[in-house]
Amino acid sequence: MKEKAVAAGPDANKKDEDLQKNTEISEGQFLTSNQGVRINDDQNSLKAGPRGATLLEDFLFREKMTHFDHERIPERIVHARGSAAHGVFRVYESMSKYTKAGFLNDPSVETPVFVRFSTVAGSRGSTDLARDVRGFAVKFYTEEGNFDLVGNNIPVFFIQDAIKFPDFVHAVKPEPHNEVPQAASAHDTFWDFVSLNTEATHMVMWAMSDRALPRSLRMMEGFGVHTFRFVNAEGTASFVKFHWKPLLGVHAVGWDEAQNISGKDSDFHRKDLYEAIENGDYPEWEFGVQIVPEEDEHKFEFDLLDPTKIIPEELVPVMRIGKMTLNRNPDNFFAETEQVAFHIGHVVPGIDFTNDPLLQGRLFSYTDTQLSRLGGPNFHEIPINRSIAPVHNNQRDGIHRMTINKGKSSYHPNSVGGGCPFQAGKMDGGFSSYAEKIDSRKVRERSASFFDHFSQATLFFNSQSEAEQMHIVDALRFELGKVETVEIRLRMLMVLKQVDVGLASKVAYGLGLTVPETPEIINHAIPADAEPKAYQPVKVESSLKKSAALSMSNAPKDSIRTRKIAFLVADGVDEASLTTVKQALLAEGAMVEVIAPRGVLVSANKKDIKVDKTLLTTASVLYDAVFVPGGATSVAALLEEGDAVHFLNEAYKHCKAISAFNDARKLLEETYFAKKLPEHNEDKVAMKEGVVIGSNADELAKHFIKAVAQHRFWEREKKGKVPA
Ligand code: HDE
Repeated sequence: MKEKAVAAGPDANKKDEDLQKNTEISEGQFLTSNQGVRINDDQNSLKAGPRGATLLEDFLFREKMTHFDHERIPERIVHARGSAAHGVFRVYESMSKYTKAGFLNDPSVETPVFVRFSTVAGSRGSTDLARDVRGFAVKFYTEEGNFDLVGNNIPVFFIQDAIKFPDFVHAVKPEPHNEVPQAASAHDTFWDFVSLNTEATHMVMWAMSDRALPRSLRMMEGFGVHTFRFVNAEGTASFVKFHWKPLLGVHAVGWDEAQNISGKDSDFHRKDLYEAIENGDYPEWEFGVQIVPEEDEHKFEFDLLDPTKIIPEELVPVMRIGKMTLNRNPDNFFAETEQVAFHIGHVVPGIDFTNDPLLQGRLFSYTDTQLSRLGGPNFHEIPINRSIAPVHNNQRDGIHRMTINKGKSSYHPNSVGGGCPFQAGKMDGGFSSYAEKIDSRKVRERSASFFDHFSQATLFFNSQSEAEQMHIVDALRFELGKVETVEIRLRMLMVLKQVDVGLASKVAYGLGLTVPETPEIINHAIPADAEPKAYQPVKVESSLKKSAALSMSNAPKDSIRTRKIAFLVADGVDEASLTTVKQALLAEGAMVEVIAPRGVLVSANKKDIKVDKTLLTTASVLYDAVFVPGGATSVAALLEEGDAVHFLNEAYKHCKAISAFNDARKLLEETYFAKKLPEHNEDKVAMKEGVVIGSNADELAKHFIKAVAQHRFWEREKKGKVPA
């Protein structure tokens, strides 16, 4: 029977049901071998006597050990370290005007999704808080097949042509002679490459900004990067850029904080995502599109096909067209997060490609890489990768084939199989590529419209707040400071000069260098025998001087949902202030952890209070803010704890909200920021640069909540770097 495209209907559970079929639950079951034989002793191998040699005959031992020996698969060449979650997506209103993609046409359809976030450069076991781009890959299990949106949290890329990808990745990965440094771009080869390959400059600015240090995977934006195509039922196409906008806002940590988190808890982001979902705090993103009609292709100062360029939101606003909610953690990391295989070429009717040369090259790489990573061509049969739309074709056999194809025919056209499976006509939802007109010479060339390497780097830098700009300067000083070859540092200063002279000289000052006078920016994206002048990178004067959407300082700061607040306490704590402030924070959706010197705690009124962490097992860098409740004995005890004072000093250094109730002010007076405390007036709440002190717990809580919502008080940094 000829199958029609399945009618769309709410079916978010379909993928879960599919996964359930492959779920194994051992509860109440006997231990068995892989052949189903029950095992009665899994503690001892079979031996020639209790003290004798192990016998080769022990098939149970051999099966177990052989399986174990092969438990690892090659990690991803890039994006090896990842964390993932299941969820759902729903469009707000039909987008049929622009695309015929079924899941974007019907607001009643809930599409299951699986999302994997990742860092790019580090290995599987590397830290979450590396300065790096974050992968943001979404697999939509639509009724018309899988659509993978394999994006990043930065909207542009380092290179314009896929042929440079192996070079770029070799340069950023640990250096080949000693495999150092892990998960870091702060080394010679990365800066050598990007200083010679100036098309990277825009992306370098993003990577050196706080965008590369997200506070949480739940608080970062996502971008499809390339310009894609939407095609509607009439065959009319428009260009489209994809965005994810987090409903928790866009927030980052600072570099010193990031480095400390890496030491204290290198799984910080992974745990944060997992715990939020376990707590029912489901992360949400709105799906955004920037749509450009075909006829407007050439109306911009940059080329829409150039993946090192954004379309500023001032020029084409982002339309928020739907929402994604992540609501279930994977059951098994390997089976799901590790084995999921994304591919930019997984599209559904209504979504199509453009000639962006980076996109085109990616179309090859993603299937190819799975062949060695997942061992063969049948990785689409692994449960996490399987489409919920039925799969019928004449592809057969290969390693680890799961499907048992019945019948005699495995070719098309056939008559012995009744002609099945049929090709789907247009009315049946068959995919047909957008018939773009192509009439050109076959060349190895880059379009001259790709040679503006600097204008959007400048736009990005100019759009940052003062604090954000300073962080970029610091990041560049740090990274180039780790570069051993002086010529590379100097070359990079020449590149930075193209972005902003002030930026270049500030970085140079930190490095103890002077920005070289004559910029010799050589573009290497040219054939060896070409006339170099024609290919010099240029800076097109951008008519847009600033774009508000590029600065995280403009992101809404009106919520403290899921922020983690530390309560520093010791025996004798004033239970009333602890409870009042805690309740107020919880009511706003924040998370509170009680941190004490030891694992037990008794309040002044002799109540047992649950301790979540001790000063030994946690650190200030793992929280967004600190509160110290009152209680003379508690405060006196904390004053004796160097770790408690350090906790506060570090929180201050990292520009976080800090609050003390009543007599807890004494503890703040022991810190290095004692001189910067707000004046405490008995009945009022005093607040200064995110430090809130007061003796009315309700009032204090209100002010503290506002301070936590501000995320960070970067103005503290202006007064110089502080010890902690
Ligand atoms: Fe990827 N990329 N990439 N990439 N990429 C991979 O595929 C590649 C690029 C991105 O969580 C690999 O399955 C080439 C841009 C993400 O599993 C590999 C080029 C963007 C992930 C590959 C790029 C991305 C990958 C490695 C230049 C943002 C992780 C393992 C032409 C739009 C997906 C794998 C996951 C993974 C190739 C550039 C995003 C080797 C050749 C631009 C989020 O196939």
